[in-house]
Amino acid sequence: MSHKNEYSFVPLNHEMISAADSLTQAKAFYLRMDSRRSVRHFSGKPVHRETIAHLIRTASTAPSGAHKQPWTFVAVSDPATKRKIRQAAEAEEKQSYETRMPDEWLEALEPLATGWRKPYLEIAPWLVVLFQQTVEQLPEGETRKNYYVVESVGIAAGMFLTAVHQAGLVSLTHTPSPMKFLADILKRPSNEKPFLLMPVGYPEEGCQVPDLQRKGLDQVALFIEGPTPPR
Ligand code: IYR
Repeated sequence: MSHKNEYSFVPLNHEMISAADSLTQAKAFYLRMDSRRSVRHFSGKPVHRETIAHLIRTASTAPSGAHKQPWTFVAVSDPATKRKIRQAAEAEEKQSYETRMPDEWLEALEPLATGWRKPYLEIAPWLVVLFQQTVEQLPEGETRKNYYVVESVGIAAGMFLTAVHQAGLVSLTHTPSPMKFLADILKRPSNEKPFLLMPVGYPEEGCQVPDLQRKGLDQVALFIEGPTPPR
């Protein structure tokens, strides 16, 4: 067995807090996250590049298969590039809404009042396009396998959206379909495949969102508990 690629091990940097504080923190964070909503109406108010950089740094702390971090975040504020993305997305989405999406899908979307027009792709100050690296590209043109890419990139996306909310900003998980145009416009290498397009910014003043309800805990979880642990 080769030892040359092993990590050295260091003590975990972990701050121990009381069970009572854990409960308080868990509840407070839940209440904070429960106000996160997908937003389709953005204000043009700018957001600092360094803010976006920190959101990406946070997302990139996500766990990943074999610690490959198989993601690339492309953050676009350039108006000309945003316009290209909007035009290409709307062309695909128009086709999808008018000819490709089956009635059942359109019915499922109807309550959300979505449509093929995506003005937010130009209005939001940033478009963050998340790519999954299907394989790792090594110098010299070689590739190496990545592991659990979809799971890893999905977790990173969730952490990004959490960071966006925590920073007082809003986003949307937009998946124009098919998404290949994003790789073309952003000139990504062939090992990268578009995963999600997330506009980031402030909500438009007076912004409205659908009055949707979330499933209750008993609809999404079950607890299988042993005898109550002794105190
Ligand atoms: N990609 C389209 C359609 C769409 C699909 C689902 I599933 C949604 O939850 C919302 C929209 C669009 O972005 O409009």
